[in-house]
Amino acid sequence: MAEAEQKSFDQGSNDLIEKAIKDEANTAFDRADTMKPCPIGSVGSCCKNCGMGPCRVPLPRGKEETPEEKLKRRGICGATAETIAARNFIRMIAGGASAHSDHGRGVAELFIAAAKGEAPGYEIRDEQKLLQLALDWGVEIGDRSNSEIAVEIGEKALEEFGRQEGEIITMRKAPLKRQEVWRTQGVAPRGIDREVVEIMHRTHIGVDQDYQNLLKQGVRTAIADGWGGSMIATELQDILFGTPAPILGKANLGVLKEDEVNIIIHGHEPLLSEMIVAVSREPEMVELAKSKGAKGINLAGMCCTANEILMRHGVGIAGNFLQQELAIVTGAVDAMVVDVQCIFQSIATVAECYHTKIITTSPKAKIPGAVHIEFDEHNALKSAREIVKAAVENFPNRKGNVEIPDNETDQIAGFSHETINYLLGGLFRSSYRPLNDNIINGRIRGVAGVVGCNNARYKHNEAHIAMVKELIKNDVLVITTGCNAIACAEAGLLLPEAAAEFAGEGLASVCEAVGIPPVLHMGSCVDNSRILIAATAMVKDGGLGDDISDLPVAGAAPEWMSEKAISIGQYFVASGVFTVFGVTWPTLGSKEVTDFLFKEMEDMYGGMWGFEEDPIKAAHMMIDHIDKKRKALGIDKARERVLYDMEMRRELT
Ligand code: BF8
Repeated sequence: MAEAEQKSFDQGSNDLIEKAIKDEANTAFDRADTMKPCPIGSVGSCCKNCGMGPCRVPLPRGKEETPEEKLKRRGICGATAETIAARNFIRMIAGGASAHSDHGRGVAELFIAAAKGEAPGYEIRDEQKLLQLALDWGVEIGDRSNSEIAVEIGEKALEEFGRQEGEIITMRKAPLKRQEVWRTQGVAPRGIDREVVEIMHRTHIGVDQDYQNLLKQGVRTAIADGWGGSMIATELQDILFGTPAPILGKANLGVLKEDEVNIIIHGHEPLLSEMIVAVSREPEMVELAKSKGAKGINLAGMCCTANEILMRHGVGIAGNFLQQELAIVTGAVDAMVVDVQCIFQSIATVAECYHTKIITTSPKAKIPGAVHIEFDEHNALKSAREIVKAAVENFPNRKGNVEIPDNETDQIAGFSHETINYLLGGLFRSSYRPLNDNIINGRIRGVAGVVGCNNARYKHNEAHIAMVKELIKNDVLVITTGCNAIACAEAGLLLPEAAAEFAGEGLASVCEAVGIPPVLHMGSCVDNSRILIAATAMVKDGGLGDDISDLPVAGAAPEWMSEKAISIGQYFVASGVFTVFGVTWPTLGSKEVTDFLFKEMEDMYGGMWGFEEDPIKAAHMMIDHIDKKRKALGIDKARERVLYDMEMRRELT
C-alpha cells in the first residue's frame, strides 16, 4: 500500500487491510470507498419522521439564499431546515443516551441479583465505594449488612431511570453552581426513560417546531445520560467488579497469539466478560485447550469491553472500532464474543472467510450467521464456560492463513477518579491539590478530555494521535476513554516514558515527579462520567473558580461517529466544557442551529460545541480556550518564584 493510500495510522492494520483484499474479505475500509455519505442527510437536512417524506431541505449551493427562498425551503408539513436539523440532532442524543443508560440499567439489575445472592460468581468487591454511594444517596448504613445496603442502592438506581418528577439524585454530584445553571435553564433532568420518550414525542411530526426548544430537551436528556445513566453504570460496576487502579497491559493486534486459543471479547457491558476472564483461567479449560493442540487460552478485548477488562484485569486490547474486522482477518481468532454496541454486522461475513465463530450473547443484539449463547446473569458461569469451550473446540479448525502483526505496545491504564486522587495526594490526604497547584503555577496549562470513536471516513487513529500529541506538547494533560484511549495505547502514549518524549517541559516535569503518563486512561465510554467527577473534584479543591465552566479544560472527539458521542459531547457542553468534534458535523444544514450550538450555548451553559476537521487546528482551538480560562482566573502569567531571605521576611511582617 502506498503511503497516500494507507487507511490506518497503524502499519499492522494496513497490512491486514491488504490481506483482507487478498482473502476476498470485504471490510469497512472497502465499503467506505464505495458508499459515499449522503450530502443532505449528513448535515441534518433530511427529515424521515413521517410517511410523506423523506423531505430534503438542502442549503442552495454556490449562492446566497433570498428570504423568500428560505421561506419556501420546508418539508411538506412546513418544518423548516432549523426544525429538521434540531430534530435529527436530538434524536441522535436520544439514541446515544439510551445506549449508555440501558447498559446502566442492566448493571443495576445484576447488582440487585448479586446483592440478593441470586447471581453466583458476582459479589461486592469495593465495599468502600458501596458505603460512599450509600452516604451520597441517603441509604441508611447503621448495622446493616453490605447485601442489605446494596439491594437498596440497586433498587434506588433502577428507580432513577424511571423518575417521573423532580431531579435525578446523581446530578447532586455536580458543583452547586452548575446545578443552579441547570435549574435556571430548565434542564435539570428527570429520569432518562422519561427524557428520551419526550424527545421521541417532541420530534414526531407536528409537535415541537421551535429549534431552541428542541435543543433544550436534547441538553436535558444528555445530562440525564452523563450525570445519570452512565454515572450509575460506572459506580455500580466499580462496586461489583472493583474500582480500577493502575495496571500494566498490552495493546494492538499483536496481542493475539498464534499458538494459543484466541478469544476476543467485543462490545460494552463487562457483566459477562468478567466471567469469561475467570473461566478462561480455570485449569480444566486450559487443559482442554492443550488437548486441542494449543498452548493455552489468550483473551483479548475490543472496543469498550476491552477497556473494562484491561482496567480491572490487565487483559490485552486487540484494537478499537475500526480494527474489529481486521482481528478476524488475522485468521487467528477462534471466537469473537459480542454483547451490545459498536459491533459491525459484517463481522459475521468476514468470519465466513476464516474459521472464526461469532458468538452473540445479548437478547438485545443478535446477528444472522452468528451462534447465540445467551448470557444468563443467574447462571453466568455456565454461559461463560459454554462460550470458552466453543472457542477452544474451534482452534483445530484454523485454515492456516494466520498473519498476526508484530505491533504490540505496552500501556498503563486504570486511572479512575479515586486513583488520580490517591496518586496526587497520597493515601491520607488524597486530593487534586497538586494538580490544581500545577495548573495555577503554569506547569500544566490545562486538562483536555479526548474521547470517542474511529470513523471510516477518516484515516484510522490519525486524528486521535495527532491531537493528543499536540495537546501534551503544549503542556495540556490529557484524560481519555473509549477508542481514543486505545489509539493512544497503540501509539505508546499511555506510558510514563511518553512524557519525556512527547510532553512539554512543564507537563513532563509533573508526570516525572508523580510517575504518571501524560495521557491518563480513565476507561470506557460510560466512564466519561469519571471525567465529570474529576472536573468536579478540581472545582472543589479550590483556586480554579467555582464551576466546571471556570476551569481551564476542554473536550474533543476527533474521529467520532456514534450517537453516544453526540450525547457525551452534549453533556460535556452542558457541564460547561468547550467540546470540539472532527470529521463531520450533523447540523451544518442549518446555520441558525449550528450557531446556537457553537456560540449561544456558551452564554447559557458556559460551554459550547466546536467543529474542526484538522486535529492540529482543533487542538489549538482547545488550547486557546484553555488560555482564555486561565486569563479569566488571573493565572495566565507565569509567577516568578522568589526565594525569601530573612530580611525580606521581616519586611513582610
Ligand atoms: O462506546 S468510542 S466506537 S467502542 S461509541 Fe464505540 Fe465510539 Fe469506540 Fe465504546 Ni464509545
